[in-house]
Amino acid sequence: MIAPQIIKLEEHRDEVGCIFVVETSQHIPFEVKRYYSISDVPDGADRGSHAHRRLEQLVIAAYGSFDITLDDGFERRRHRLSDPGVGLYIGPMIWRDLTNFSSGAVAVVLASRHYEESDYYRDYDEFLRDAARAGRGPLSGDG
Ligand code: T46
Repeated sequence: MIAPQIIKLEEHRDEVGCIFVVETSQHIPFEVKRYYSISDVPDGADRGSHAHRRLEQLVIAAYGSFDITLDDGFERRRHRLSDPGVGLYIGPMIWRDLTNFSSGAVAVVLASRHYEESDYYRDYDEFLRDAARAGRGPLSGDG
């Protein structure tokens, strides 16, 4: 299982602006099957509160900032995303909570699978049970 990690995007900056690039195999370890974005998050609202059985994702703060707290059932780690030039790779069996959205923040997400409700753990206790069965999680030992 690949540990969550911050991935630096390929940057092309010149006098007329900047392009950040993500390519399958080169920057992320999965084929992109789906793109979605999160925007218009009201002040103080939180998102997430679920984990995925198989899904891999790259989450980018395309504009503004927000926090993602990752929990593999054994450890918790918080990342603040505020740079459109980096993405947070999140693999399967990681509970995530998205909080502290700045005004106007936009999250862009690249996903390895089509939308499947059956891939979600939306019940934390069920997630914890399965994570405990699987043994130490991807957050363990990734430095
Ligand atoms: C994740 C975090 C970062 C769809 O129909 N298709 C989709 O591809 C997505 C992502 C959502 N939806 C529907 C399902 C719900 O009726 O949109 C509604 C809101 O989805 P959800 O409550 O899951 O949104 P978030 O922001 O809590 O979570 C999303 C992703 O679902 C999740 O995989 O990791 O963003």
